Amino acid sequence: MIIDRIEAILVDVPTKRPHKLAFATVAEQNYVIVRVFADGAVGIGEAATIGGPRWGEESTEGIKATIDGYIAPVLVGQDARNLNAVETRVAQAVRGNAFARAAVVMAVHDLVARANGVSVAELLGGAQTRSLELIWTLASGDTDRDIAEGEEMLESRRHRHFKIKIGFGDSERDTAHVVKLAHAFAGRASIRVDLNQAWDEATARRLLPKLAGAGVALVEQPLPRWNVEGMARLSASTTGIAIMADEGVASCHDALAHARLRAADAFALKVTKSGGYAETRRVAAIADAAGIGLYGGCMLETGVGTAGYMQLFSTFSHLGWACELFGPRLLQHDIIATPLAMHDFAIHLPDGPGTGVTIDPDKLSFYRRDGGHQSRKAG
Ligand code: MUC
Ligand code: MG
Repeated sequence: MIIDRIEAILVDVPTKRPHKLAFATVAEQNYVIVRVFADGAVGIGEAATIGGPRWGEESTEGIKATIDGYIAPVLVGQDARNLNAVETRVAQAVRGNAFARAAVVMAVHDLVARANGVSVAELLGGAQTRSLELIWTLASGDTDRDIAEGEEMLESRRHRHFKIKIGFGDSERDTAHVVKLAHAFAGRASIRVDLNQAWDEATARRLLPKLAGAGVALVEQPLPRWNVEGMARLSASTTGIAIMADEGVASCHDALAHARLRAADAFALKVTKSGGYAETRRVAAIADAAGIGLYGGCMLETGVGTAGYMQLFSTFSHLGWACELFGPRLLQHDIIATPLAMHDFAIHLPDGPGTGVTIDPDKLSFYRRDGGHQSRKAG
């Protein structure tokens, strides 16, 4: 299966409501959809960014430029079936740029799996579960609206775990917002909070006990990603609330640094931030070795990336903190032909070869940046 062409397409899809995070309010999600062609077959992959290069360093424009200019040239002419060699070759050609590397790696796995009539999960050793408990993020920025949205999610049996995004405002006001939500859903849904690196250590030390007291189960990346020692001090001194690393844990080296210092109780796994399936599995293995819990993270992917992530997550024997592969549900439309099954508080692994999903060509033409619709930038 000799790779003959790699295509990277910029895609923008509006969200159903503004999604307010510590660093940006997102009204439109930006993607790079990757297609890898070999022997007349095609594999698909995706990199999603949130708020341009604000969650991490990469923007969709940069990801496309890296794929077109530096990754495609080293893979064209290579045998797609040598998956380990593909990941190594890409990592040797391009430092960092994890999202660009991951989107291509995802597409090559999809290509090879489809050619063999197996799923990506089977290519990775086999799924151990076909459904994963699915979290929803309450991030409208408005307490009453978040409560109404959470009620609707519980009522419709879509979600019973809520992640609340804070860090954009005054820390006391943010904490009061979370406490109100935690009380509103007490005993009916688990509550987690994602700071996206917004607090300093003193603020976290002061406010985490309040969140714990309100019944919040977990706090995600309260401190800047470089402050691993601070995360360790918080983990050691805080009781009643688990601390999770997200932005701070991308590579296996980050994972080892966190594990050595016991800087987190859980790691958020993301195929894109880790640069592909192999590195994400190494991060998970280090978590396992250190007794650190696993969480299936996301970057608000379309069905393409969601299915890619889900294929890997299904291979783990445990994902104790569940997963947040809800991206397609936040978008006005998905770009895949058959929507992923999300019901009864879970997302369900699609049947079929590869990632189990295919792109709807009409939706792709509509949402591609160089196609028909007028793009709006994330705010
Ligand atoms: C993050 O930091 O976890 C995932 C869900 C969401 O709402 O934002 C993201 C990114
Ligand atoms: Mg996060």
